[in-house]
Amino acid sequence: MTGEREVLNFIDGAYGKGTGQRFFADRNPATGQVIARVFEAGAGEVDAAVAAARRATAGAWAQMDAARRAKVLHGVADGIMARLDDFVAAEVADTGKPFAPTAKGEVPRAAQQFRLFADMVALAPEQSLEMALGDGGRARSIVQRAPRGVIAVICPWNLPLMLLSWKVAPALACGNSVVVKPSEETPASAALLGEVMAAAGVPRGVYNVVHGSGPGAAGEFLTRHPDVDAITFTGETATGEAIMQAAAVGVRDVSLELGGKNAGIVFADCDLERAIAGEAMAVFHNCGQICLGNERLYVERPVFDAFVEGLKQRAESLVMGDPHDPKTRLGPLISRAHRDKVLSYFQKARGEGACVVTGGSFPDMPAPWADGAWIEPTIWTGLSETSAVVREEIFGPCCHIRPFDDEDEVIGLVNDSPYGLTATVWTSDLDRASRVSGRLAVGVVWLNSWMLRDLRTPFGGRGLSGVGREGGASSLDFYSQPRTVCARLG
Ligand code: NAD
Ligand code: 6OD
Repeated sequence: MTGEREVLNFIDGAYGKGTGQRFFADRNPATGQVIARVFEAGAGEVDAAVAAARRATAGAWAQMDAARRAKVLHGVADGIMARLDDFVAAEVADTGKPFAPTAKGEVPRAAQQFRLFADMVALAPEQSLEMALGDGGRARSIVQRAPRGVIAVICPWNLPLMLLSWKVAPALACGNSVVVKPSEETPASAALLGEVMAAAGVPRGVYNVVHGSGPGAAGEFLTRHPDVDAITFTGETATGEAIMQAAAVGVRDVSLELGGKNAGIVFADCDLERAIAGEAMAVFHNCGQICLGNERLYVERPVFDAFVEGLKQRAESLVMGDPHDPKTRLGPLISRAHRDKVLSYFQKARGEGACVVTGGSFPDMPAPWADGAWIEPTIWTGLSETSAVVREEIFGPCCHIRPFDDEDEVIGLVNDSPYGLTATVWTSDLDRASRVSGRLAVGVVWLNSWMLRDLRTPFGGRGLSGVGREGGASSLDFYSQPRTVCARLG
């Protein structure tokens, strides 16, 4: 492993390899090639990062008035856009995902988060309430928002910069300092953001990055660190449970955005072509590695066959390969290990007697993609609702489709899940849309659409999909704590 890029920890405003100089390999999942050596943070580096963040909470950033902080954060957004090519290159190399959605969607959306939360905090009116007292006097209460302090930010690999910015932007806008632990699969963009933060004038210690994996490593060192005030996590439900347990020590607050087993409901009265196109995105976008993707589809019987055929055609038309080719629509999975997990569900589906409508294996790819983590987009029908494939999150480009006959039946099927993140409903009947969405046990419902999320709205799930909401005002609630100051007016 010589000659490749180095990805360093960013602690107290400086990049470093750490005292042990231990590193691990970062691979491009499209080729399987090692593209970088990532220097791992041990307990000592995590201590140093938390200490730097703690010092910063007593410094200029936390004291700065929100309008000045907002200006700096707009500078961060400008910096991300000025280095769009670098961020896109980092994300595409770490994930193998197609270039166009990264350059047009995810990275600009990350910049937009910094603008939005900067403005939301700067423009937020202070709450001031007056009350009459029994003795004829009056009292005024002012509710101030104070930063929480040091926030541990634990990120997944599927939309690395976007999901990081969703947490870091409001945390910083509220005056906190952060220690970010990006996924070990996708460390590059978090590290690069350190350069942008410094150039924009974010004081040292406010934004720190430590690399490594979770259990017994940087992730656990950080979430168990006693000087962390709150933890925000996006990732698997099992990891969320471990983090919640770590947070219990010292009674730290947590925000958990976890897994999902989201459903799409297609009524016969919908615009079928639109529903097929929308569900093709919901199932296959980002190679199915998106928490709000759909892996269970329920289609009203009269249009079942036409829907299955339409989605099959869409799946079979997805071009895989070079992320930089504008025709490419489907990247690889994040790793060969994740592909093994997804393939194990493909096997289970076959074992349980599924009808494989399309896919079901991995493709033979030509060089230089031959060693990548490629997988076929896959559709099944014919499984029971108790099948592991229908109940468990797979996080791949696959779905099971089942027919249904009436509204109550389909609502029962969709809600019979331990998860409750999102759902999509396709219908041209507005009464039905409102009736059905009001009965779905999820955090977000999309009507005749998928993944249209205004960054100001709350996002999060029920049950195994998480605790709390982030996005818009919900983020400000998590990343600040109210302080009520009450004065007698005479
Ligand atoms: P993961 O839970 O394996 O890892 C996420 C992060 O947690 C990584 O940085 C990892 O190193 C760290 N980690 C792992 N174990 C840890 C521990 N014990 N202590 C501290 N940190 C630990 O998740 P992933 O595989 O990176 O991401 C895919 C999962 O994320 C899917 O389940 C998906 O549904 C979920 N996800 C949810 C949302 C949402 O908003 N609800 C968004 C994106 C992804
Ligand atoms: O971009 C968004 O609004 C959003 N909620 C993305 C979530 C992705 C989860 O993997």
